[in-house]
Amino acid sequence: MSLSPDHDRLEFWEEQAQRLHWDTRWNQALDWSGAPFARWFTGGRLNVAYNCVDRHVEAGHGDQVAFHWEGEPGDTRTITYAELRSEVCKTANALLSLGLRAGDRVAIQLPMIPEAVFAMLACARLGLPHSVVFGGFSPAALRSRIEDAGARLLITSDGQYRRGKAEPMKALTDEATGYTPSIEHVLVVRRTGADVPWTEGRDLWWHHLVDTQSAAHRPEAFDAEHPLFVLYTSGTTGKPKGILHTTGGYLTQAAYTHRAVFGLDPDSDIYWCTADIGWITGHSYIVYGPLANRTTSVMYEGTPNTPHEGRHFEIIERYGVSVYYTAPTLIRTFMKWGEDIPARYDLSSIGVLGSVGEPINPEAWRWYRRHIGGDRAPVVDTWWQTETGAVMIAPLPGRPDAKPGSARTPLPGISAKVVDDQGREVGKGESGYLVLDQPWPSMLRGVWGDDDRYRETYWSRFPAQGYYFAGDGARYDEDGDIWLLGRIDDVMNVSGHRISTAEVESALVSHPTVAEAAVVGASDTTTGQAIVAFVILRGGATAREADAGRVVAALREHVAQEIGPIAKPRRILTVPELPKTRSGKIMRRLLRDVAENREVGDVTTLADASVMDLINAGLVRET
Ligand code: 6R9
Repeated sequence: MSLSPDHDRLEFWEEQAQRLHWDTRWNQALDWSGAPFARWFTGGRLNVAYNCVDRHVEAGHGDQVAFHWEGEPGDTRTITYAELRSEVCKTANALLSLGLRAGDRVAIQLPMIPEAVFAMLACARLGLPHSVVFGGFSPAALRSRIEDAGARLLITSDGQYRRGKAEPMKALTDEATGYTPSIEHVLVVRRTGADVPWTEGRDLWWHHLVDTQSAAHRPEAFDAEHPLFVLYTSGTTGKPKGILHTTGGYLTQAAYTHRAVFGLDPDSDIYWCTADIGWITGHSYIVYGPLANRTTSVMYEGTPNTPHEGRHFEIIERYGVSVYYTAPTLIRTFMKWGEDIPARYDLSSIGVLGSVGEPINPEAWRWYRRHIGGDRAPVVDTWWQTETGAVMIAPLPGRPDAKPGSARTPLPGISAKVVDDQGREVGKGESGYLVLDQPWPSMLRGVWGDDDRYRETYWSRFPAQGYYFAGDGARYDEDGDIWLLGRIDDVMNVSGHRISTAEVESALVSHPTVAEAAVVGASDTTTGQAIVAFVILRGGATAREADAGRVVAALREHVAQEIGPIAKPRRILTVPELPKTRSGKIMRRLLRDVAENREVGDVTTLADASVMDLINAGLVRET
């Protein structure tokens, strides 16, 4: 008797789930009766930290290195699985001593230091959903994330090293926690040794509280659907969404994909994912996937050109990195710096190269394979999202017919389609929208505190078919392989970071001099897209009258303060009007033409077609 495809798919995931240790086995692989809210491995119970740490020590691998950590100034730490277990237990005991109990939220804003991993795993061990906030995000961004999740504890550090300098962190997080009454304590790791403002009774040093705890802690098993973390990501509105991930399905798919996509062998590979733990890639492929697979990883704190442009290659050579996973924007930066830099290092240990975050252009793909991969190592381009939790589309290594720039096919257990706006699958050689037409174990379980937004954002585009709408354009080639074409909504991708146009617009209009703002992503050869803003100043002043340089600098700084330096517009143009349709919608397409220095396209749907002449005339004056 042949099985229905769905049955095969569920059976496949049940097999993958067996890689984990379950205290109680599940009784149903998938409960989709409350769609689009999935429940995977219902009735199953497990502890994520036990799976990532303790079980490896118990199986005799306590002396295996979990992390070769390298600080930006050159200091190093080697952390074995046995040491990781004792650090995670001490951290868990410290969190318990603060009265935190399963279900309480913990915000984490830390640099790429081992304590970030200890903190995440301690939260997972206690069933405390964490919300990691990227270290480059501003106090305002941190504050809104703490407020939305109602976090009781913030874990941060005195400072962080960036580009060879010790920058403050605690002084900034204090600007956020001054307004967030839900935060009862701030736990502070000493990293740079800088003086920090201190609130007695609320603030606690990590080395006082954690280092003095017992290194013994018995993990408790949680339901497979217990919330593991919330991670905020940009959507099409100004307010970031808290993407919710849970326990059993997430860990199953993170572990499976990490092993399968990179062909990872925990006994011989040295793995390095260059992401920051503030992004989903850091969650799934620095922390949860690799540790569940007992991987030996490299973790690096700093920027790739500190103190010199060979820093990554030096690290690959030093530790014998065999799997290297990074983003196209960094590959293009390496290309700019020149191939003679990697050529100075022994990169012969490299066996597999990974790419994530944005479409990888064929030139970058070829350069990566040749100059980092010695023309031997396969390049695996992995498509996925914060929402998908783990890799969805990628060529499995071992497929000899590599295609530079194509993520190829959905992984086993995953189903994806390219469809037209009616939801009909397009043919070979045609493009359309990427959708996921079957639930998957590491799928988001919702948007924190906003079920309607979850349904509306992801499931309302193709209600008849019940497809998950990813927000990406894609194309089938003549072989039926998938090529990703980038976002089709108002989400920009700058150096692999998702930033919504609306978020930057609302930051701009919150400045007293700005009346209106429109933001577009313009193609950029290094960063993928660059943020270009068009602003109308209050009182109709143009930048010329109001002192262009000063106004533009103030606005860029303001956006950095509201969101973070990554959201600073590359260019800000002051204009007298914005191009709008009769219904008042801004025509970003035309602004993109201007931003990319192209002839402006069809203007017939504009309410006032002369607006573009005004804008162009203004630009000519400005240059
Ligand atoms: C993992 C991650 C998700 C968006 C996604 C898409 C783009 C990611 C890609 C890719 C083409 C790839 N994206 N990987 N586009 N090829 N291999 O990046 O998550 O930060 O949520 O971004 O990034 O546009 O929709 P996230």
